[in-house]
Amino acid sequence: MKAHEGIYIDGAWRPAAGQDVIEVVNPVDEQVIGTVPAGTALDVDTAVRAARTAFPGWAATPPAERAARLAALRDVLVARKDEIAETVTAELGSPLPFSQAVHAAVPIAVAASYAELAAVHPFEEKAGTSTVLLEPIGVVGAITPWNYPLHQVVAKVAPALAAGCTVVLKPAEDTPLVARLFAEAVHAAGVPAGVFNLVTGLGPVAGQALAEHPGVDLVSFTGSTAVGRRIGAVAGGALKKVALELGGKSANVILPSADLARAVNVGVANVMSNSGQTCSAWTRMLVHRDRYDEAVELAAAAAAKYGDRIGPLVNAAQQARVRGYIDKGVAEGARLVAGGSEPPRERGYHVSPTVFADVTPEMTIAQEEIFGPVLSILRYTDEDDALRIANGTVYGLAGAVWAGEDAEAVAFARRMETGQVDINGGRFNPVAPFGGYKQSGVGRELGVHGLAEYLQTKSLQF
Ligand code: TXE
Repeated sequence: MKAHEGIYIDGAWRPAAGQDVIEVVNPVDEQVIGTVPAGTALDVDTAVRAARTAFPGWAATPPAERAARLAALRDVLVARKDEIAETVTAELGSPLPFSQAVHAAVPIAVAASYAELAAVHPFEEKAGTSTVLLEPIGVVGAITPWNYPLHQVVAKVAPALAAGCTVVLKPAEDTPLVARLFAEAVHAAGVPAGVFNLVTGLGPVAGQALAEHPGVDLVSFTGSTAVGRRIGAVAGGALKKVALELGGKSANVILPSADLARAVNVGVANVMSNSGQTCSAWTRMLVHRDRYDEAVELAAAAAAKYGDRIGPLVNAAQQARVRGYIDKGVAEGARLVAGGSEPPRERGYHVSPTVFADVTPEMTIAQEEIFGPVLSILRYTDEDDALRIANGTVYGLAGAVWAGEDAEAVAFARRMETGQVDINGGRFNPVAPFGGYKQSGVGRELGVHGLAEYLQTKSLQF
């Protein structure tokens, strides 16, 4: 148990205004592994002032120099990648190999992509006879969740810094330790004082103060739809810019011509990955009625193999929430073919890999984000029916389509109301835009589109 002191403001670790701390708990054994300061509105105000003071200088820094700082940041993250993986494993509970392969490697790839982009991106364009300047929006308030604790931070901070914005980050209370490591990395990379600031704290206290602060020009939030709605309303009222990355209920559409075994196995792996705590997870598998029974059998067998290979959920509240959804699925008539809400273990917030068959589109488990290792398998009669089901939720974050040929899958993907579709499996691309249609959010992260969120245009007319 270590008491981590201070919050990072204006290039230094300084004491928070109050004495309160947040306990960080290891979800595997429920032991308190450390404490961090619970920042308040006062701390947020100090951080926003530092970011405001630093803004003109950073905005005027040549993009090549900003790119050099981001390249240095990437190098520090690479040098500390084992520590990153161990830290995420300790506070999120994910198995170490997964933390290495995903929680450390993905943010490094994203930081690298923005180091490259900042060096080459044209911050000036022509529009007919006019010159268009792409200028940083100002001070960014970044509020991040715990599910991919470092990735969520880098996906906001790297493009913001590349654009010339300054940042105040309020990371999730469950996973503040890797955010502290990130602040150390930013410092070591030589990013000037005040350009990046970190205030750990509770959502309704420090998070809300940041979203409401008049000195913040853009709020970039990733988390629950409920909090996103509130932040959107606050920001809208103040006419602030907002970027929201919210929930999902993504469809994995397996067309009749697909390699069924591959599509099902990859689909199950996608849902169980990170114990189902992934907003883009393909939580609804859509299978043609003629191949439905075969798919259910394959999925149940694939899920059973996972057993203890997935980690626990992040905390007791998420465990209770996911178990509640499983009970609801059973109560509404879905057929449990793997896992289930068995009694909690003595220690750790575990939920077994769970698969439901005979799920119909109107059931709660087919409509609401569960955020646990729970797959629902739905039956369709023809392509139009599959499309109706795929598009039949309030969300539209991601999805997948499988077919014998990519072209057939692409034709279906064009009709899906969603921000990202994996064709015949797909693979992670750190520069492909990521974000939601419908209630899955506002704005995009990653690549050029992610950078654009932090820029505003000024036209010079000649
Ligand atoms: O999210 P919260 P929770 C979904 C997922 C999950 C559910 C609840 O379905 O089961 O949300 O998770 C900060 N003003 N996702 O409760 O509360 C909070 O401190 C300002 C989807 O953990 O939204 C944290 O930093 N900020 C998701 C961040 O918001 C506030 C990732 C997210 O926490 C605040 C996580 C307030 N009033 C959960 N209240 C995704 N889209 O990837 C809280 N926060």
